[in-house]
Amino acid sequence: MDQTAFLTGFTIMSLGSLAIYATGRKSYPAGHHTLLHASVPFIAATAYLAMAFGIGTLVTVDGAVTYVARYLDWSVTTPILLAGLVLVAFHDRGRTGEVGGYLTAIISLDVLMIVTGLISSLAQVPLVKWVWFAWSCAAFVGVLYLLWVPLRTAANARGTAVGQAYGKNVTLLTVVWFLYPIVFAIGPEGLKMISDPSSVWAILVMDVVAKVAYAFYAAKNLDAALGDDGETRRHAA
Ligand code: RET
Repeated sequence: MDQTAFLTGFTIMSLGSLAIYATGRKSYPAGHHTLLHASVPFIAATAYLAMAFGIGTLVTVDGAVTYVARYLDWSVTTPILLAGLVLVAFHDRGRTGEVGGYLTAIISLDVLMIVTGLISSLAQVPLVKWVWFAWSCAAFVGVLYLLWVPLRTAANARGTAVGQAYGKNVTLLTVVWFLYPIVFAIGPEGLKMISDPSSVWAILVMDVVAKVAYAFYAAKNLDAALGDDGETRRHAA
């Protein structure tokens, strides 16, 4: 199969995603729709990149071709498009629509980050490995952007106490999550600068901090921000 079609699809989808984001409304009541609609071509670009490399392309003995990447793309993007419609339908019932939009966008980017990281890990050819690593990092940047810009603004708008709790939690999360691509890059899946056991131990420690320590820290910060009755305190304790 000629690569031109796949690379054209990749280029149009990537630029389309950026253009939808750049020209779309950024704040309530339409900001979450912009994110949903920008995430759809980002996911499609990922599928085209996979098809260009032949990743997930199955050819049977009789010559029939199945592009598995296309089905993975559709299985994620069609629910997002439908979620957009559902959110429009419930538009006037409070700000829950916004939450749904942000949740869908951040989860889509996060799933892309992990799936493309897996492809990078499995890739044998160095160029292919690092292209997928870079694409996974692009999704990671998207997750960090949502956490640090629109969601932080939303948390601050809920008052100083909630804003402070959010700020502390997102700082720890960002510091720990940043270590994962670094360990991947220098470990056995990447540059092989550290041994397999060292990387397993490093990830074990990071997982404990990211999952267990983070849970306690986040609960403490939320407790400080909320009164005994669950009402937001005016100022953090
Ligand atoms: C990969 C490799 C490619 C580039 C990037 C990565 C990021 C992984 C992250 C994982 C976080 C995992 C957590 C698990 C436990 O709770 C896939 C390593 C950007 C950020 C927090």
